[in-house]
Amino acid sequence: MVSIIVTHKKDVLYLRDCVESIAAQTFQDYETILITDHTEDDLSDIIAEFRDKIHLKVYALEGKSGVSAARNLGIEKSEGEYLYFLDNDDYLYGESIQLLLDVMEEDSDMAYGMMRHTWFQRQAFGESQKEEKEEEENEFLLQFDFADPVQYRYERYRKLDKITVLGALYKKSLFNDYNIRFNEKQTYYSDPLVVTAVLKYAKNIKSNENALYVKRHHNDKQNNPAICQFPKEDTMPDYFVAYKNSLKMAGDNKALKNHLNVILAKFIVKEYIKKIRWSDDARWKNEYYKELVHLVQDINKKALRKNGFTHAEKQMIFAFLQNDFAKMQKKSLRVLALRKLKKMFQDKRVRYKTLTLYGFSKLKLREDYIIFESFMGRNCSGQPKYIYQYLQEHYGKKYKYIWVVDRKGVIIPGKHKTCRRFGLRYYYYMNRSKYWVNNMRQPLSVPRRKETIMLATWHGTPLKRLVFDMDDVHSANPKYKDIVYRQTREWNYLLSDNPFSTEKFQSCFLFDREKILEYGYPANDPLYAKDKELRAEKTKEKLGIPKDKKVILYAPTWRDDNFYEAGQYGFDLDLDVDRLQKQFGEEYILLLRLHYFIVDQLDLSKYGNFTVDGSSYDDITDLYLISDILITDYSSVFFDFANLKRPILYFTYDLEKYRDVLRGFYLDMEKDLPGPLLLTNDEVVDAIQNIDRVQEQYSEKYEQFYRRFCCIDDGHAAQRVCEKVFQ
Ligand code: C2G
Repeated sequence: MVSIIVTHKKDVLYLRDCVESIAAQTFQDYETILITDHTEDDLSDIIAEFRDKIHLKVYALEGKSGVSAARNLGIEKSEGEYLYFLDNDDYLYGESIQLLLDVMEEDSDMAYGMMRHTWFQRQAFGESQKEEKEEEENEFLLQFDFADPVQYRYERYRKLDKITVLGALYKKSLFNDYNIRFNEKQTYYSDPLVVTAVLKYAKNIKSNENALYVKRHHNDKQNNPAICQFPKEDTMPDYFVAYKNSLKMAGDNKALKNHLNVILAKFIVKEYIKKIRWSDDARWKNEYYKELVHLVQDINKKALRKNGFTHAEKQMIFAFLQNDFAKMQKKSLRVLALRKLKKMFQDKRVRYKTLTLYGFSKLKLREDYIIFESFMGRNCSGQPKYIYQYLQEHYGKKYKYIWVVDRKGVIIPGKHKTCRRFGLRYYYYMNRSKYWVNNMRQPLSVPRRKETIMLATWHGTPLKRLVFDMDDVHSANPKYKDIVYRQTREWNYLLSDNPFSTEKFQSCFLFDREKILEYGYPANDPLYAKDKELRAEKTKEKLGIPKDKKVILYAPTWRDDNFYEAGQYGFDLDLDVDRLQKQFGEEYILLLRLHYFIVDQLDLSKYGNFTVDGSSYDDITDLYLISDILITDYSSVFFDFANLKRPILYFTYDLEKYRDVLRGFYLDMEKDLPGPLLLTNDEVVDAIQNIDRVQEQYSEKYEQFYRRFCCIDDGHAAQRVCEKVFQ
């Protein structure tokens, strides 16, 4: 009944998700037509595995190439009554196809569902994201009428490149009766013409918002750019052809014509405007300008009036109508200036950034200013804290010390100044300070001078794969790889705690060996200090932990797929605290320490004195010193804690998902760790009960681990770093 047309050029890893999502449909009356477009991938395994499961027929595109030709061949080979296009890097969610069939009536030519955008693979597209996206989508639907096919399929993004045939079921006879096909001369933008034709000719169009098509973004621009990441300059000829053909196809259909007009006008005032201001490519001012002048002549001015264009924007378009380049350019500058002013008015950061560019950057760079930031200003800890302390003790007044803070109550010893992250003083000090010391990635939005020296200290030996060592990114920011690439280009030095980190940092950050200082971690200096017992006593006192109680520190990491927004993560406590209290309440205290990304608050009130919430305690190094046992999961805390040679347990209840879907590891968790992997609470209880036995069992592995990862730390890392970086 349905022909699902999948075209494949590359990305075999993505294809597996795609075909699995087809196989997951309980509806069986379909065929899958896979068109291979001169692929270099070996698909034989997938084809053998899925041939029967998804009623697969495979055809190779010959004599031509491109997605248009591939889809046309798919249409030609299809035997179904309906067509459904699916890109090889996307997938279906749930029973999408059945849901679309359900709403189709006798005379319907099309039924469309929702598009979801994700950077998650199928396994990780869990319920939490589903809900999150649902809200976004609902909000969106308030603005655009889902039930109006023209509005929904056209106006969603108001961009020609976003108009898509995907996510909808089409009656094949419609394609045949009106000879609707993809334009094979086009590499980009081949969908608008087909969508326009369908919307023009389809008699009865239905929709079902529960039918989900999941569009997956690529997030490695350096190694695997998506088509939409190609330079706009090169795709413009196709853009014009697509626009003209679609307009011609719309004919006297007013609604379609108006939408296309608005799309063109939006292109001019949103995208073209930036090109003539910033691009060096002369085509924007010559042939592309002429082409736009020509196209603008057909614009329906009423459509502009209704679609929220500002007065200045309309004037820019009218200058096009008059074919007056100088005037158009003047008007466009006005639009940009007004936009900037509005942004400055609305957004403090834009205001400060502008002030920095035109004001602070003109002031002399201060060679003696050092600005410190630890965990995005959330506390004073990690390498920056101990570098700072060393400088305070040994260089004293030679420098002026500035700390970036992002919340109240951060305790910073010694004489220093503070500035609030992204406040006016922050921009001022960031701009004037010669040295930046930061244990995370610095914001790209803060203007940086050429002479600034950034010491990136980082915050742990990597267990979890990072950035360019990750196949796919599942965190909240899809541009992660691209952003990290740009940030790391600005690091003058990067600290490393051991040879293992040095090796991994080179691959995960695409970073030069020469800039890596393999000096050990300053934050681990106190673990070797003579006064460490005294310091531990004081910390216990501060936290209200009786001296005679032993401490179990539970310090798990965050999960990429459990988030509210970038940098704001949730956490589900799987550790059975009730049981631990019953079993070990007499002897131990449980100190819970959530990762700084976690915004969920733990309610520990019912456990009385058994638990202590150490999540907002500034410095985790202090917590290591008072802990007799560490329970963690995939957090790098155990590399640091191992300096104390105390027992470590791993509560890895979601090991498979974390390893196979979310991140992957640099180490073999089963072989290389200095403690046992515990998958259940039973195992945790048993390990604590028999902690001496566990220690004995792991003593040899612990020794090996210590030699491999704790080989440099000796209490003097801060000194080595300071002597190298601050002469
Ligand atoms: N941390 C903490 N409390 C936790 C977990 C982590 O204070 N419950 C701090 C520790 O200083 C730790 C650092 O955050 O060393 C990094 O924590 P990870 O859990 O390893 O997570 P992440 O921030 O993703 O860094 O190379 C290391 C990786 O980048 C991991």
